[in-house]
Amino acid sequence: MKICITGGAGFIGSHIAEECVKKGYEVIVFDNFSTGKKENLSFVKNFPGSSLKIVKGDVADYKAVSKAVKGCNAIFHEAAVASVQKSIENPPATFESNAKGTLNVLEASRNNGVTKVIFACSAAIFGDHPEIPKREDSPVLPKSPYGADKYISEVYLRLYNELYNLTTVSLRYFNVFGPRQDPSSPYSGVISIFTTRIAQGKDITVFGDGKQYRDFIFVKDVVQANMLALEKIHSGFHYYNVGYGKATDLNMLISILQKIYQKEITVNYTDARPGDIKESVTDPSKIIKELGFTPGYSVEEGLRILVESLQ
Ligand code: UD2
Repeated sequence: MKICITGGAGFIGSHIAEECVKKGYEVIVFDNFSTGKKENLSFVKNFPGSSLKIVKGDVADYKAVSKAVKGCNAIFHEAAVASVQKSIENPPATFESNAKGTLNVLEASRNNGVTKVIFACSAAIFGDHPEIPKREDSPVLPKSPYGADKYISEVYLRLYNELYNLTTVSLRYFNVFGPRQDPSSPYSGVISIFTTRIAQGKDITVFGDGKQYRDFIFVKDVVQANMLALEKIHSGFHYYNVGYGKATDLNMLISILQKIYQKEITVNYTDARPGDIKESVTDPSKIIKELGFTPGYSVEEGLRILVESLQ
């Protein structure tokens, strides 16, 4: 099987690439290396004889995508400007990558005989609509250009199935965490920021009272969801919420980190971020029931693996 992974040198994409290499697939990593890193692909040395080709290119460039996906059976489309904040600062720029990029991937698939596209969608499509927990049919109400781009991408996935019979799967990721997540921006994932700062002996900042909660899902479970979509879905358009299904608030998160690091962590509480969502958790029954998804890492187990990888 020949697989293309857009954003394959990034956080989630590189973990998907690793699993595909492990399974003996022929892998093409397509990445513009704006945030992706070659070292995220260093796992390949553990798999002698494996086939992993790196193609530098941008999903906003149709010709480049089209050339890269020729001969592939399926695409994991992970490439995006994964920043809500950047999308608010410059909607047209992020639209190029996050919406047009998806359309390019779909169109390149249609024109090059690719039969399946599995897309990294986001819980951001739900915005702050109060319904909790989020189910697949919960109201969609994006609050950022990022959420809007992810949602329009999902609409195109449905259309490309209905109009051109491409098999498409949209996986709406909740708060993914794990090794290789970049902590460098103030808007990076909270777990990547906290673990990096604590490891450096620094204090951490909680925006608000710490009672806001999220559905944190370990990256290996997200990989599992992607592999199930690849192996079990052979026709149609499907969409799933991908979370662990448990709410963890920031204060709980900090006490788990305290237990793992076995040291006092200095926590500063400051004003909540404007526009911050208070509650986000999914009920993952649909993907469990239909694809046999079995998330294997509690937040604590995932955190222990992450902390170990940082040492
Ligand atoms: C997540 C996604 C985002 C989008 C959004 C949709 C990540 C990294 N971001 O944003 O891409 O899908 O969901 O709703 O997965 N916080 C602190 N201290 C810090 C950093 C963050 O208190 O140093 C707080 C932050 O204000 C928020 C919570 O931690 O209340 C989680 O923040 P986040 O940026 O990790 O994730 P989220 O859910 O806002």
